[in-house]
Amino acid sequence: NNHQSFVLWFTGLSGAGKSTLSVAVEQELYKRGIRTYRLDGDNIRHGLNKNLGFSPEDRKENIRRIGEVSKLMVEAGVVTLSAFISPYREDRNMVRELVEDNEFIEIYVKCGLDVCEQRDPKGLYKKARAGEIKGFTGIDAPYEAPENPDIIVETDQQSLEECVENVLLYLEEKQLI
Ligand code: GGZ
Repeated sequence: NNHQSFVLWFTGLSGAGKSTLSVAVEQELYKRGIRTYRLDGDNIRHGLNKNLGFSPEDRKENIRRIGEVSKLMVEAGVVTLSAFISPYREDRNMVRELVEDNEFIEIYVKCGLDVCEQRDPKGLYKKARAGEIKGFTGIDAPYEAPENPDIIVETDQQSLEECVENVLLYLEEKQLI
């Protein structure tokens, strides 16, 4: 299969559906014979970045390292799906600068805070509201929404299938797949 590699960068609040969407998009790419790798909190924050927390400085370093790893993966010819809150615009733009311009695709996984909070799959919003977690994104830490994302999906308005379709249509239009 002859295609260019690139990074799909999923940004959004905790509970917005970044991981779910990245898994579903990866499945579709797999069906098309495209080699992929997924980076998310489970394989990064427990390994490479286990010395980092959630202060602004640590989040910045988290995203910087993930950006560098994504760059290496793309150089190895692998389509990389990175799913992190990545709350700071400046840090996401730093990653965009790291890889070739047309190899960074920012996907804003948009979802109202109220819906994320209702979903609360890990009970973290509840803890944040109770003051048991300090500096939780959307509660007492900022999330800077992308101003010019390549793709926007609205997980509180669209089905998972529709969101996946949005991403694939974009990639087809850009002749990336
Ligand atoms: C935000 C936190 C926090 C704080 C722990 N703020 O829903 P989750 O659990 O699985 O996803 C969240 C994950 C965020 O890690 P990232 O590496 O994506 O964040 S960043 O890009 O900002 O560096 C959440 C959990 O970690 N978590 N504490 N204070 N999310």
